Amino acid sequence: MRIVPCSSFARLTLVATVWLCACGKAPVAATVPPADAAPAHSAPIPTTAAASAIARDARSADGTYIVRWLPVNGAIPEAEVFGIAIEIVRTDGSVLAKDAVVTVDAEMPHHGHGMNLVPTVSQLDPKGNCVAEGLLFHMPGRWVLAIDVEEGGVSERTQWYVDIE
Ligand SMILES: [Cu+2]
Repeated sequence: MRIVPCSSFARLTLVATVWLCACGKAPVAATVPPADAAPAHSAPIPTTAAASAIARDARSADGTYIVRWLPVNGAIPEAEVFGIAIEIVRTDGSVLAKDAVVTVDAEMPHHGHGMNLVPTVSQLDPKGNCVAEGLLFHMPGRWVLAIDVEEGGVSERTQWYVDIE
C-alpha cells in the first residue's frame, strides 16, 4: 500500500466537494498529479506511540489544517471494511470549533466511482481527534481518500492517494 498526499488538487471548495460527491463521473482524473508528486508538506504534529509508519499527515486545501490519519488496525485491507483514526489541528494553533464537522469519502478517479459505503465519523474531541468507520476499498488500484473539515459553514478538503495492490 502506498499513500501520497494529493497536493495539487487540494483546492476544492465546499461547492466542488458537493459536486464531486453528487456526480460519480466527476472529471477530476485530468487534474490528478503523477504518482511521484511531492508531499504537500511535512510539518511536525503530535504523534502517539500507536501511530504506525503508514500514518500520513497533509495540509488542507487552503492551509487551515494539518490532517493526519492512520488505519485503526494498522493497515488498509482490500475488500474489507475498515476504520481510520483522524487527528486535525489548525495551523494557526487555535482550537477547532466545537461544532466542527468531519466527513470522509474516497473514490477511484480513474474508474469514476466511489465507495459503496458511506463512512460514519465520530464527534471530534477537544484535541481534534475522531474516528471514521465503515470505509471499504472494494477493489485494488488507486484510491483518493478525502477528509473534509467544516467550520462555520466553510469546508476544506485534504486528500491522499492510497494505492491498494
Ligand atoms: Cu475501481
